[in-house]
Amino acid sequence: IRDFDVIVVGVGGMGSAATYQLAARGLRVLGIEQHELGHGFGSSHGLTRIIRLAYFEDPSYVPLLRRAFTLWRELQDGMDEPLLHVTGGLDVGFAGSHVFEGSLRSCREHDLPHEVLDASALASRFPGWRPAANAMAVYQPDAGFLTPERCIQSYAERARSLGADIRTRERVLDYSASGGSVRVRTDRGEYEAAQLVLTAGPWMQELAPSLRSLLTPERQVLGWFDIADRARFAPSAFPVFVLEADEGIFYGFPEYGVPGFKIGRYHHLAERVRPDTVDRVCHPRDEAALRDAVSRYFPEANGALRSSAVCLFTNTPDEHFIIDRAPGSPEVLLVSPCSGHGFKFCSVIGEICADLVQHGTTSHDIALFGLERFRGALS
Ligand code: PYC
Repeated sequence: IRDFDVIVVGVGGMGSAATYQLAARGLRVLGIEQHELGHGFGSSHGLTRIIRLAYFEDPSYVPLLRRAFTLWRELQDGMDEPLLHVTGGLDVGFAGSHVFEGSLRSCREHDLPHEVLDASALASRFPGWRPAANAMAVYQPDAGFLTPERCIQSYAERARSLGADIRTRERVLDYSASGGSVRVRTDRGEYEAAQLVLTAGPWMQELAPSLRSLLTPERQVLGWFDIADRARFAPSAFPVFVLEADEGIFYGFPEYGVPGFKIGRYHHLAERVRPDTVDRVCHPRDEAALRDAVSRYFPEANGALRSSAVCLFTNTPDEHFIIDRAPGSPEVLLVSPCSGHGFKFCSVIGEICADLVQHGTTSHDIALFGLERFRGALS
């Protein structure tokens, strides 16, 4: 049995950042990942992930986002490739819509630079768009995208250089926690530590039985569509966006990394799945769910489906994150169910994990993420 201060299970977005932050504080860290680093089976792949400050979900995320931006920039410092690409961001809806009004509220409460655009201003400034006549948009210039696979690999490289032991292709079978220590059994060995951090995304249901009834892993499909006029969808001309429309809520990116305009639909076809058995093929019904928005709002990008990816959301009942100790097991920190909108926060959540492991508390405001809010619903 090998002995560590802390074991991190799941070295994806959150786990790689946590492993790095813990190692940077001089702790003896073991990270266990069942696949390769930056793999495509969980919730942290797909070449691009949105990062935005004007958080329509709740203004209380904004201070965390400010810190997340700083930490992402620190990570990319000295690298010869950017991890964070600033394109500006559009939150598009209509007067009274959740996305437009929520984004505006975050901008106003946190004094974020922003502009409000109506449909004609949106279309003339960003000609890849053909918005609905009643569309209203918040443009926030600091938003952009992260390259998730490279973010994970970069955090893991940094963590290893600080002494962290990161093991890939090793699967956790079970663990026990009591009396200030945890024991983790994998398909390759057994390890002991004072604390355990679970950052296992859609595998949290298996690893954290107390969360089982709370979490809904959900299938998401991302599509890249051929573009007729690529200049309109270049990162310099086309901000990342969230669009609340008659057809649903969509999110999208400028062309980057592979050919095509990338778009996804929140909750896609609302399919509850398991990570090891989910259908990873993009079917005509998946393509149709995305083309609904492409054909109407982005007609210049309504070409053939060039590529696709399936990824997973792990939804909580209110779609806010969970960051808390496991009920009855203070040695175990539950971190990663984040309802599909967590990747941008990985850098700051890594710091929060390290605070909680090291000091039992953090100066970041994580009041929204406590398990107490689900009292009565825990298994
Ligand atoms: O936070 O922008 C976002 C996002 C896109 C897809 C899921 N969340």
